[in-house]
Amino acid sequence: IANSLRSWLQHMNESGQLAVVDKHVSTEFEIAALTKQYDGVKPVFFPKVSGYTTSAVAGIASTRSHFAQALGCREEEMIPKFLEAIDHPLPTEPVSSEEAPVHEVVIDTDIDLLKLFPIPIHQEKDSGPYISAGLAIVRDPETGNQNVSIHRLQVSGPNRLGALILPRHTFNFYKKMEEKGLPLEIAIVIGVDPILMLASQAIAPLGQDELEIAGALKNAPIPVVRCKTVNIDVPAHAEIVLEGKILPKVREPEGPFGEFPAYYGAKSNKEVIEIHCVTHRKDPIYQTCLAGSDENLLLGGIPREASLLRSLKNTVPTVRNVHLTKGGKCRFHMVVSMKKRNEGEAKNVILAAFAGHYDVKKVIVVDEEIDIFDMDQVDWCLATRFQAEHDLVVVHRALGSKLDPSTDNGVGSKMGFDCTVPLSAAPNDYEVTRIPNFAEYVQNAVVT
Ligand code: FMN
Repeated sequence: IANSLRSWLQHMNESGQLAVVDKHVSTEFEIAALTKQYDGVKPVFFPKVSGYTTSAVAGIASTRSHFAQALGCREEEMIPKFLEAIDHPLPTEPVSSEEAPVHEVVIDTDIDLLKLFPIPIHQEKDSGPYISAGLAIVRDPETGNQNVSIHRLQVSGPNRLGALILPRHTFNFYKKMEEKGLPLEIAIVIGVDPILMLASQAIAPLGQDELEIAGALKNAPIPVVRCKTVNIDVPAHAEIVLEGKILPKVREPEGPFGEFPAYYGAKSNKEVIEIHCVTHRKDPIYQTCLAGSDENLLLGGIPREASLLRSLKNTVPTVRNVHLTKGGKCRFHMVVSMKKRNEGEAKNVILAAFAGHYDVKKVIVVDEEIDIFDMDQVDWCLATRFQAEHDLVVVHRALGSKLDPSTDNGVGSKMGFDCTVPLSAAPNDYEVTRIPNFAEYVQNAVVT
């Protein structure tokens, strides 16, 4: 199903899960508006974009069910599958340029990205058009290993991009080169399936190539082709690849940009990428992702849930499951279910969650029988199984997300709620009401 963007869209179309917009749309806000309208429901395909011959698509997977379909598993199997893929990555499979659809068209002179592709302006105060669903692939100058991540990319000039590269793996490689006064080669891959998008968000150790994680998730190696002008291997079935370099010692204004928490990321001087070659399939489909959409949130949320579940289980093996809530932007608010064996253990889980990822701001721990994806049940636990006097954990002035505007440049408070039933409670203190033979009565009822 998810071997390429095209095969994925075909599956979505054939199963009645694709919205096709049958009118000319503008890249200025209209694509974003329709993407938002169908967010959490279905991908939106724009065959006609005013001023372009290229079509566009957005929100290719914006529900847990979409990602589970792409992975070929049930929703509750996604997290174990993701962890398994991180543990057992599958090497990529090189193919020749002739075999690679993404090399069907090569442009290496007079590149003007805005003339070539329908790159949208998404939110009111955005500084301009942004590439928002490009997989940035770079190679570690020391080990030669590749890394994949997504970065917001402002189109600053015909072949110039401004990038937000937070201090993680890509930044690490770039710094190694910049210290020597050298650029870092980069390929930006646009138009891929949901598995490649999801794998790019893996919280994997430095040096692990996310294309290999994607291969393991698909149970088939990702066919890759060497770029035309940079020493980087890219998915051969991608729609578009931009080949370029991150310039050393150059910083230029970038932003503002409407970010995932639904606030604007500020304008400041950031790294600059120069594009010197573009390759694409015939009739390429340009892919975009609306920041703050369910697609954006789940792309970050599902791999984080996998990593956090693993680290919490290392602390308390009886942790059952984790849920990064959509309201908490799939980053900040987390619900954990566990079987408590010793009093106080839920608080250890809360502390481990704060340590597991700096973004985690609020943690609610409940007993194992609670459905942590049903927020009414979670709220019920908070209402009836929690007393602030002894069940609240607060840590002040720890590092959180710089994109949370209520923090002091990322420094803020963290809160944990132990909503597990005390082990010393009498059996009928927390006895949950039930109607005997409920299912049987409902099944046998004759209701007109
Ligand atoms: N990370 C950034 O540093 N800057 C960004 O502008 C950025 N934009 C993103 C947009 C989307 C749609 C998504 C899903 C993620 C974005 N991220 C951004 C998060 C990174 O891609 C993600 O943390 C990735 O795992 C980092 O990879 P690395 O640790 O291998 O470098």
